[in-house]
Amino acid sequence: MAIQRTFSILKPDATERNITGAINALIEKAGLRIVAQKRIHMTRGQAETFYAVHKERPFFGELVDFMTSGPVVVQVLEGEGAIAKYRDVMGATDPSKAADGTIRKLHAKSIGENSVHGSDAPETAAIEIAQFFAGNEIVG
Ligand code: 3AN
Repeated sequence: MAIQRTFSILKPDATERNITGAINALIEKAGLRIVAQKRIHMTRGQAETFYAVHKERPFFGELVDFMTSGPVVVQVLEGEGAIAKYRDVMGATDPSKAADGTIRKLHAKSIGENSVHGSDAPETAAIEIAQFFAGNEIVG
C-alpha cells in the first residue's frame, strides 16, 4: 500500500469540548502522521464550497450552520493507505453505528455533530487539501 495524504477536520463539537488533543492521540496511535494542521473559523463561503456535493441534501443548511458555529482544526494526515485508514479510525457517520474504539464511537455527539471529517477518495483528498493548505504548509 502506497503512502497517501488525506484531509481531516476536527469539527466545532470537538474544539468546543477541548478534545482535539484526545482525537489527535487516536490519529497518531493508528500510525497516521499529522503533516499540516491549523485552527480556523470557517466562513459560510468556505463551508458551502467544501460541502457543495451535499447541496441538495435536506441537512445542507444545518451542516453549514454547524461547521461555521465555532473554530475547527484542519489537518493533512499522511501514512500507508491514509484515506481508508483514517475512515476506519473515524468510524461510521452515525456514532450509534460506529465500531468500538473509533473516534466517533468515543467522542461524537450525533450524526450531524460527529467530531471529524475525512476524505473519501484520492481525488477528493487532493481537492480538499488544496482548499485549505498551500504546498509549503505541508511538511512531511
Ligand atoms: P462522512 O463524513 O462519514 O463521510 P457524509 O459524507 O455522508 O459522511 O456526510 C457529510 C457530513 O454531513 C457528515 N459528517 C455529517 O456531519 C453530515 N450529515 C450526514 N448525514 C446527516 C444527517 N442525516 N443529518 C445531519 N447531518 C448529516
